Amino acid sequence: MELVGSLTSLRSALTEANFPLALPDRAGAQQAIRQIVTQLDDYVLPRLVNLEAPLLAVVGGSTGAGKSTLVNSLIGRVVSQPGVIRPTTRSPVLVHNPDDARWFDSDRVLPGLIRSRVSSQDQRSLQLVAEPTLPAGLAILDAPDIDSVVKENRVLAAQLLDAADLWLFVTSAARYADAVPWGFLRTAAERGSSISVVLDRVPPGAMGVVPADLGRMMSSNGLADAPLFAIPETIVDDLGLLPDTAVAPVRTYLATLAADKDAKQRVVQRTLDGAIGSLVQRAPEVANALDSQREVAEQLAGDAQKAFLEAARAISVQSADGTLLRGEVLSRWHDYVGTGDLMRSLDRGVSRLRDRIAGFFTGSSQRAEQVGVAAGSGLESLVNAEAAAAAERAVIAWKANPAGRELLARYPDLMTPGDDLAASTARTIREWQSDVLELVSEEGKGKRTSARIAALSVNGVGAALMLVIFFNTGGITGAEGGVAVGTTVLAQRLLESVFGDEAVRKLATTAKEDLDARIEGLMAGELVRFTRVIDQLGIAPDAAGYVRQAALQVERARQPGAAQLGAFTGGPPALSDSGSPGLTSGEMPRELAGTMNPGTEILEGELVYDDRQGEW
Ligand SMILES: Nc1nc2c(ncn2[C@@H]2O[C@H](COP(=O)(O)OP(=O)(O)OP(=O)(O)O)[C@@H](O)[C@H]2O)c(=O)[nH]1
Ligand SMILES: [Mg+2]
Repeated sequence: MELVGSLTSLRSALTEANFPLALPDRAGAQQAIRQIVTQLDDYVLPRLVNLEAPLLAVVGGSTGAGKSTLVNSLIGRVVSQPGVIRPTTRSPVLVHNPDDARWFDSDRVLPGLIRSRVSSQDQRSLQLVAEPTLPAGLAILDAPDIDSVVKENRVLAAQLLDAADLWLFVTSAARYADAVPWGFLRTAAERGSSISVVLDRVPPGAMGVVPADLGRMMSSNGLADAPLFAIPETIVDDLGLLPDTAVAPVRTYLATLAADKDAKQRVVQRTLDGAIGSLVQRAPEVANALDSQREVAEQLAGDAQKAFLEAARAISVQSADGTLLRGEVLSRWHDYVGTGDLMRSLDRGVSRLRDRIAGFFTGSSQRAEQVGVAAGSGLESLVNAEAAAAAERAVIAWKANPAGRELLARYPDLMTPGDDLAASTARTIREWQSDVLELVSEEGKGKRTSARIAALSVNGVGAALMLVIFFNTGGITGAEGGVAVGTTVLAQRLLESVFGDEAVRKLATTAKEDLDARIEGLMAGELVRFTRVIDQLGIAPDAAGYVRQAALQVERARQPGAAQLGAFTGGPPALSDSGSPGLTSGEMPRELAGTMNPGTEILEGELVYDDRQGEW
């Protein structure tokens, strides 16, 4: 059946949903998944697969409302111990005809509960009672109270009601306006579940008033067409059973449903459709929470990426704006070029400088190398500082988000720069510098040029090139500004004297681009520490789409599915379409002869009810 297939797909989309990030909507979505999956397993799927299974009427309500007393009285013997201690019933009791045992012995419905044939107080057990007088095709379940002080009772009661084909709500004349039961009733009404309400312990004088009042409440809460039964206050017998006449209308109603295939199917279909509708309705909550997981994961990865991109950009700018032309670099440069004479030669033009280079620099390769060392270490500090600042920015961004905070607590290593950052930075810069020297040598392959390079030493030319790169954009201020400008101009002229100005520009551009690319690679390596954490979360990008798609398919299959059910029973799909089920709560007679059974009118003549207690 297409509906079963689509519900099964929805079930797997939900069970596969993964919520690794601690987001505010996670708990709600996980709860929704648990509830939907439980409802599918406990009721919807088994019911769809076995439409001919007996009708399960679950008796629910507040503690002390008289649920167990009602069930026992309907059966005519004590199958579920009533009591004065609240709450009394802890473990559900399911009464069925012996011929229907196979439907309940197996894990077909409520697979989470352990079947037992003896009474128990364990909320995980389901006591099965075979009762020959109960019509085949009908089972009655006595549930723990829905508003219990015992949490397990409440949870179990809600689960049992979700597994019901028909909710038989029991309330008393003293407590029919209590809030909690109405919460349940409203939910059931919104869903469209099949419900009947039993109002018991109605004082004789209040028969004309209280049921009518409850009927009005039901009407204004979407339960206008739910049958309402009023049971007058009577004295229970030695076994705690109510007089048979008091419960006869409820028994008649249930027995008729069991006997009338169409009526039973309408009750089942209505509840099924309501249950499927309600679980499909909750799917978007799950899909939205899955969207949040993906969005926040992307946001966290984006925050980290932004931080390290910014670092790469900052390093690119600062390795070109003169920032690095200070202290040690300038001192070593001055050691290398000396002062005075060279500057004066420079004033007289590049050709003059070229002629005199050999005289200035002979044997100064080692000093040139020191310039390179100083330049490299300045660059290294800059890179390490920017990488640390980037990691800090990424951490701050992650801390602003609860999920990010939780990840940082799980991966505290992220709070400090990577262990191998310093070594990687040093290696990267060393490699770049050696490539700069390589570049210079390559460029100086020509005979005349190589003679000039030899005069300056490759290290000297390389150092000059680095200095030119480091102060490419100008804009330096402060005391060192003048010195840095002078230094750069000198380095520029030296390089021009060797290669010519066009070639110098090209060399500088190539070397700078190479540096930027290497730094970007280094920062990408640091970024990976953060993105790996996100990747490891295993957030499937299409998880939300999968849930939405599956829910949509259920919606589509629902209509043809309903038609199939109709065809199966030969009746219309919904209870409300079946014409009047008799008196409804909204049109109750003023004259109440002790009991009221809206079902009696349509059931008239169809049911043979034996007056003897315990007989159906
Ligand atoms: N006189 C009278 N007593 C009733 C009636 N219904 C229930 N009682 C008594 O009320 C008490 C509670 O009834 P139970 O049937 O145990 O109530 P319950 O709804 O099953 O309660 P929990 O199992 O705790 O949820 C018992 O002492 C019953 O004998 C009634 O219609 N008339
Ligand atoms: Mg009970």
